[in-house]
Amino acid sequence: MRSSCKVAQSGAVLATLSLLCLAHEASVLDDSSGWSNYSFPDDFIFGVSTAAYQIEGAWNEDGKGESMWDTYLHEHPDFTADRLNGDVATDSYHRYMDDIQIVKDLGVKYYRLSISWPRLLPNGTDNNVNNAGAKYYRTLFEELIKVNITPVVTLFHWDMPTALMDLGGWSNPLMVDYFVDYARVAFKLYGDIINFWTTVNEPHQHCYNGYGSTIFVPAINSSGVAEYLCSHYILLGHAKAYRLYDTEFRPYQKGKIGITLDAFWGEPKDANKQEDRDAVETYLQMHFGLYAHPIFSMEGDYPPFVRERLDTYSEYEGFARSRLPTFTEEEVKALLGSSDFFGLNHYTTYLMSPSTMEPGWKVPSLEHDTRVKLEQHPKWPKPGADWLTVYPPGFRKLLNWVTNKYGRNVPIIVTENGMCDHGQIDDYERVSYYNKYLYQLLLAIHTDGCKVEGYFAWTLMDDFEWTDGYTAKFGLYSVDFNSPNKTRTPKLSAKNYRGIVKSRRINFDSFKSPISTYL
Ligand code: GBH
Repeated sequence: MRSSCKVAQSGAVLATLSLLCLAHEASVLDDSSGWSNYSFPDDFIFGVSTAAYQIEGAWNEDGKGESMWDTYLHEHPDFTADRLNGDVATDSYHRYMDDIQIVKDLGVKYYRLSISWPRLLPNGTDNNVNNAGAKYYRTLFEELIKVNITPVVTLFHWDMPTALMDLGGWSNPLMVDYFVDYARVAFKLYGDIINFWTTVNEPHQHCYNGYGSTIFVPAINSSGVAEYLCSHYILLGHAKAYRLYDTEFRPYQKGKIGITLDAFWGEPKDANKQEDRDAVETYLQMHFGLYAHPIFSMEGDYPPFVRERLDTYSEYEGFARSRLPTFTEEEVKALLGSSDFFGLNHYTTYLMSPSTMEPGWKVPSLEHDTRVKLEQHPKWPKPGADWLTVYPPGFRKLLNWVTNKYGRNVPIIVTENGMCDHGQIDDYERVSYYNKYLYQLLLAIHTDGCKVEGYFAWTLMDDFEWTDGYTAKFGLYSVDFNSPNKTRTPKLSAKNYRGIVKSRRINFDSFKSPISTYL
């Protein structure tokens, strides 16, 4: 199709014919060659994301307190795949100017990063502010702003101060107030120059992996109980921090603030089976609606389906109360509408079907409560991590699901998306992943009418990837962890992303692999 149009154009026989060809070309262009037929709006937010514990290092410098990741990984070195931790990481505490330089080189105008709670408040509580930590973030934010990059600041990206984890972390209702105290300190210190905040990153991953199992620190492993306590109090902490900002700081600081939620997409294992299609819906409600419904729905509170299910199961299991705590009317109201945008992290898609029990499921547990079996499509590429297969259309479907469920009241901002491989500089698979996922985002905007206003790539540079240590490489930039300077080197995907940000379009041919890849 394309080549025949080119022939006609070069023949320059008829202007109309060539116009027709252009129009035709635009309509047939798929997501694998040439320029994308759609472009990103001029005011579309392009950014890149990181998180404190994954990059800062300097775990015990200048008065910083320990986070639960520091403490736990020092005591349990076997917890991570390579027995390494975030003590040094990419050394961004000292090399933040290098980070700013590469963010700038990408051409993005937004940089999403997080504050380490214990770097600012060593004991977690606001009676003791660490001046050196406070100054570090102030300098970092100011330097970013100097070069026209807007910092997008996350308050909690999983590094709970150890002193507060010792009190039970998010399973303790008092954590809500401690978090609000911390938020107040941050708004006071930085609100004059920061106008884009997120409260909590991926409460689902944090609570499920950290409280309901042993996948993440704090590895409490109180499945089916602590994960819902964590969900409950983290949601309340978010809502209270939002209300604090809204009433006391927004009137003169004029910023926006929201939450970041994460979701896998689900495809029915057998698209012809209604029960498999239902399983997808059940999964999304239990793992994602649990957090989204209280904030973004019209009526608020937990999804009725989830409420009923947890109450019923808990009673059947002999619990005196539902394992899912209950919000008061006031709390329902505080949560409702407590986010100026829908921060969404998305990486991958699973095949789903119903199941009452699978090996490895505990009773009770979120998996057993959900009763949906997750499998991976054998044909979808798996470039690096076990959990991450590539299925770009899942992204568009998720954006539509969010839009249909929660309306168009608030814009969606994709706060993370990306993939991991083994760290090669010529990362053709990552180029292809970003091109294809971003193309799905364009389709969601232009053909489906989803209100997606921003996109942040995960992540700026190879970093400490939690349980995977340094074995999983998600960066647009490679980091030489053996070099004293932790040298950052752009991968092809960085150059490709820079091209997209600059042109506001995707050129699928820019960095095509010379050998055909499976992606
Ligand atoms: C995000 O989590 C995080 O926000 C970010 O900090 C992280 O580095 C990034 O994505 C990449 O993982 O099921 O046992 O294989 C995404 C959620 C959490 C999904 C860890 C995969 C692996 C645990 N990820 N999970 S396992």
